[in-house]
Amino acid sequence: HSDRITCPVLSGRVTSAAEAAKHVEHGMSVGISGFTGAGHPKAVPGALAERIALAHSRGEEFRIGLWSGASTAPEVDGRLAEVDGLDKRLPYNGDPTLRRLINAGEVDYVDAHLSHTAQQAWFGFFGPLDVAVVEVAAVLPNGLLVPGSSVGNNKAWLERAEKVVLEVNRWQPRDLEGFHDVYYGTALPPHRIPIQLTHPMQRIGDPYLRVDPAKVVAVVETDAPDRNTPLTAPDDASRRMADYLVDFLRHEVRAGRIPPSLLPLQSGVGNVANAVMEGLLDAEFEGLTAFTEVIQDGLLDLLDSGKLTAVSATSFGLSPDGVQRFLANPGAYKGRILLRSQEISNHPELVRRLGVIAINGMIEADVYGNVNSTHVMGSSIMNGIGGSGDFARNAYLNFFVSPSLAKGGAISSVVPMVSHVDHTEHDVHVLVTEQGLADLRGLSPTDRADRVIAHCAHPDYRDRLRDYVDRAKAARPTARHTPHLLDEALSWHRRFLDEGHM
Ligand code: 0RQ
Repeated sequence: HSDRITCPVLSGRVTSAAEAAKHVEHGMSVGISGFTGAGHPKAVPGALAERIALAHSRGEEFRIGLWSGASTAPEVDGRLAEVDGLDKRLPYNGDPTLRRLINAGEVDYVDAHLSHTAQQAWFGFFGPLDVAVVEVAAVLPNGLLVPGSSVGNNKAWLERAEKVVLEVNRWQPRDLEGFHDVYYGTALPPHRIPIQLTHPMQRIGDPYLRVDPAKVVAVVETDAPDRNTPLTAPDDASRRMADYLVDFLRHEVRAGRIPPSLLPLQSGVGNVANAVMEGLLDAEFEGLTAFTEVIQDGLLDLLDSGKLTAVSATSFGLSPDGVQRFLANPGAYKGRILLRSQEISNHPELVRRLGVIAINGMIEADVYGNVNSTHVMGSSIMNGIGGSGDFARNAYLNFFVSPSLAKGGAISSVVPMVSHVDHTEHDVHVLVTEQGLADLRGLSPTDRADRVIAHCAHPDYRDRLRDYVDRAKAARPTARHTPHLLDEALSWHRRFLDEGHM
């Protein structure tokens, strides 16, 4: 077999994706690798989808529970959703086909903090894990596994699953060996000890994943790329939000609240996050570090510029161009990038200790500072909370960013009351829209409302928000701490559903 599988025991288990997929039966729970379109299995999910479709054509039931690190790709969630093969999914989904089924009530979706999944699997909250399907870059002679472009929940799935299927993907750079740090010190309460990490680049684990060879029932060879979504250049609104944010960091440095090299950065995925990284590229800050989830192109740019010294994350979420850049000179990044398990990359203890500056997108915020990251009009899920809660709640300083309008102005992303809460008013520090920035730290709810309306709301909606708060204050003189008009609090959402406009 290939030079990627040099373990004599495991090279004896090499087989086809179709054979490997036979280990999955109706009703099973399957744990797969994959985080933000990186490191998901490329062949077995498709073969499983065919097996499921065939069973359905014979009138047999066949649906599984699927646990991942985070989002995968069309050939995983998309294919399995198309054949109606999913009964339950956790902890994160970004696939549009699966999203439709979840919102139609046909697939149970457990939207969970990404740092919680592995430990909750260990606690037994999700029941047994039958099969793990994990992509790696190589299998070493001693059976150790060289992880690929993401680590995610792979350690937990390899340990927890009854049976293990490995996909060894030749597309994954062999040079990735040495880019990982897999922590093997986790224990269950009451036996936990502190995690001894005090710098984003500190090694606390092994460069390899371990697997009990006795559990490995199949090894499948593949040669297929990650999702590698191309990036779009930041639009004007994103640039403006990035400018406000970078200016605010400057202001915090001047005030002596953060050092000139800032504090370890976490940024969510998407347009604004990348615009912020571009903004930092042009800014004066040096010696930056990142303690984050996903390495997007913007972080590579910052590494290349020398302004960013080091990045801890759990996956690469690069564009095709970013992949080429990385492949051209992996040595330039070695020792400056570490990929960890997501329970460590997002660990509340570590985020709190390091004093992370967290930057994440949102769907909407209310005047009092509650943030909805996940649901449209209270009920339809978009993606999931992802790591935003892991980071935001424990951050030294957090930002939530969004354009002030959605759907061509029919929706205000600043509303009287959020229609779903992911981050409570107690957790949210700074809101940013293209209109401006509202620093909510240390303010009472009514002071927060003044600031959010003045700085973040779009002018088309500002007066009505002001009017709402004023009338709420007047209506009940004994209920002025967080004034609301209960009949009206969600009327903006109601109006959008009825009339197509808030
Ligand atoms: O929908 O494409 O159908 O038009 O939401 O919105 O403005 O493109 O912004 O791509 O940054 O996503 C919160 C979803 C923002 C994302 C969210 C609609 C809008 C569009 C996308 P269309 P934009 P973004 C690390 C951190 C949670 C997970 C997280 C997210 C679509 O940031 O999933 O933070 N966050 N992870 O039209 C109705 C509103 C809306 C709205 C936006 N108020 N009402 N629709 N949209 N605002 C990463 C991981 O954890 C893996």
